[in-house]
Amino acid sequence: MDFELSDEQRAFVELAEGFARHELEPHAAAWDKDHHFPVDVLQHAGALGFCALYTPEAAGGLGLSRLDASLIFERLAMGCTSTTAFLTIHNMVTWMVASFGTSAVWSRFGEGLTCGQLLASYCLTEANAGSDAAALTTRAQRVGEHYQLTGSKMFISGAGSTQVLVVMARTGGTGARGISALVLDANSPGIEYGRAEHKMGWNSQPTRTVTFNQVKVPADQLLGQEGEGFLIAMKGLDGGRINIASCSLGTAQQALNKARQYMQERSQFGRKLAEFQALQFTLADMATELVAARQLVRFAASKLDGAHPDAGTYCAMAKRFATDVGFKVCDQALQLYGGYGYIKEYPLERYLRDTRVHRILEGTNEIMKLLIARRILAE
Ligand code: FAD
Ligand code: 2MC
Repeated sequence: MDFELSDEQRAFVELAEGFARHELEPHAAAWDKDHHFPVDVLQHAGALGFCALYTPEAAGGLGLSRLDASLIFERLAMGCTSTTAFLTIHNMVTWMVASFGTSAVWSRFGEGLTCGQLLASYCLTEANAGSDAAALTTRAQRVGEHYQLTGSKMFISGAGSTQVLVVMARTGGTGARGISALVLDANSPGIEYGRAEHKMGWNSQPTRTVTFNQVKVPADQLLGQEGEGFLIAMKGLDGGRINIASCSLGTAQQALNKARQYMQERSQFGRKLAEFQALQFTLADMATELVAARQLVRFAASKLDGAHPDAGTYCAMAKRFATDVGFKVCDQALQLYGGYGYIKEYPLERYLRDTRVHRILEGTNEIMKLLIARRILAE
């Protein structure tokens, strides 16, 4: 497939590159060190349209394709993996609310979400329902014109610093069909946030538990119909998996760029590292695998854009492959830097820490294999 960029795509890719170079990259190390969530920068990203990239234009988003969004996330991740990853989650939630919320709900939250004045979290995982998400036990009980939400969510990105939550909760019986999705004000009475988790990476965004104690949610803040919440959650994640894969691509490309430059500067045994054929071959493998991963991500994004019946399987393939390759390329780049790669003065160790979690979240890579295998065996 030919993914030569159009003039329009080139224009917004350049905008994203500029944003990454000037607003993200210079601060990424400090945000990582200080565990700083850069709300002002995210709001600036929102002013440029980056908070609602694939939300329909009619709802106030940019209405871009998933492929276009992937190009942008890849470039932004070159500046800061962790901040861009949060932005992808925000985009996923914004798209879910625009696509499945009523017009009354959108008029409550839409403008804030699209411009980034309201930041959003996606709440699916629970302590005892991670990969087996359909086993979740948080309950939303209908009481008159409200739902009463009770339960606890684990590992929620942005939690405690976001203003909007989309929560998957049980309104019916066991299994996926008993689950509904609700959007709510993150500061509603009865919500408690846990301490920020101490993590290996993704330090420019907090990760917390969220506990709901009889939280009142207006009934019209249901997304779709009762029982459709799991389907909505999974539809959100199809795009989310492309987006996270794109963050891995951008970070790995940046690692490759740095390693290439370093090999041309650093000498040992009286020769530049770039003159050792073993290291040239490493660089060649890194570039080749990265191109293959990028092609697969763009292929999956185009399947999602075309509403292909197997789009979800392609998204799973792209997420599995690109996040594994992305991490491996970051590791190889770190190795090419030798000891300097391991110290925090250089960004390689941060790239490695930040991309590691991409193989775990938005569905572990084992779950991606489960999805792919199920589809193959169903043929
Ligand atoms: P488990 O499901 O307990 O899995 C443990 C291991 O067993 C894994 O290796 C897994 O692949 C494997 N495994 C499980 N089942 C199978 C199987 N059937 N076949 C083969 N292998 C299997 N969740 C949200 O809802 N919102 C968020 O914003 C969010 N942000 C996150 C941010 C961070 C930093 C982290 C670490 C997690 C985040 N998560 C979020 C949760 C994330 O999606 C889960 O951690 C992930 O889905 C895995 O669930 P688990 O941790 O419970 O692992
Ligand atoms: N698109 C549309 N429908 C889907 C779908 C998709 N991508 N995936 C599943 N469904 C439907 C499916 O067709 C079925 O519908 P029906 O009942 O009509 O047959 C229903 O949803 C239940 O699906 P399964 O029967 O496949 O359910 P099962 O429990 O066997 O497996 C699994 C579900 C493992 C695929 C799901 O639980 C999963 O994706 N787990 C990983 C969890 C995850 O990704 N968590 C990410 C949290 S967010 C995060 O980490 C962030 C950083 C934001």
